[in-house]
Amino acid sequence: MTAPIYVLNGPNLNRLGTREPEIYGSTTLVEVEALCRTAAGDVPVEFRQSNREYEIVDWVHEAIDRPGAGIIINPAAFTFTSIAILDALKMFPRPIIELHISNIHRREDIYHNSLVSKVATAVIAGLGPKGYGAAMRAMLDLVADAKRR
Ligand code: CA2
Repeated sequence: MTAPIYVLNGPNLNRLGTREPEIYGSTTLVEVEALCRTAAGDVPVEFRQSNREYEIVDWVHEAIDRPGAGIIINPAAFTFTSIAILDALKMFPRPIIELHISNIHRREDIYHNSLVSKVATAVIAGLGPKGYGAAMRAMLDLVADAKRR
């Protein structure tokens, strides 16, 4: 059975598409999920969102226990605050893509210091909701490369 790609989304992203379209676009999270599934083709996708830090930590643990799985994570505000998520991701032995819809580096200083970047294999930021499709395609490559090794 093919291992899934986990797409984990942090706080407030359940409300995507409802405000600040100039920064985040008007695509909803339900539409983002569909975009991820299309980009993944036959590869299963575990698409999740939570406003609770511990739940995201638990999902990273779940992914650790699925050999061959990859993680795409938009930790939202937890990007800059969560040592718990950082510690969980440190235990993940396969590719991690950190994703942001907006280009966090063009924004206010509070959005500049990502803890998650310290353990991410790659970072995608600023492509809008389409970044999820780009992240999924890149993840399929990374996971295939990791399998060959
Ligand atoms: O650009 C991103 O994807 C972010 O991870 C989004 C986070 C922000 O804290 C990060 O710095 C960058 C904020 C998510 C806010 O959720 C929204 C809810 C409704 C409409 C738009 C955004």
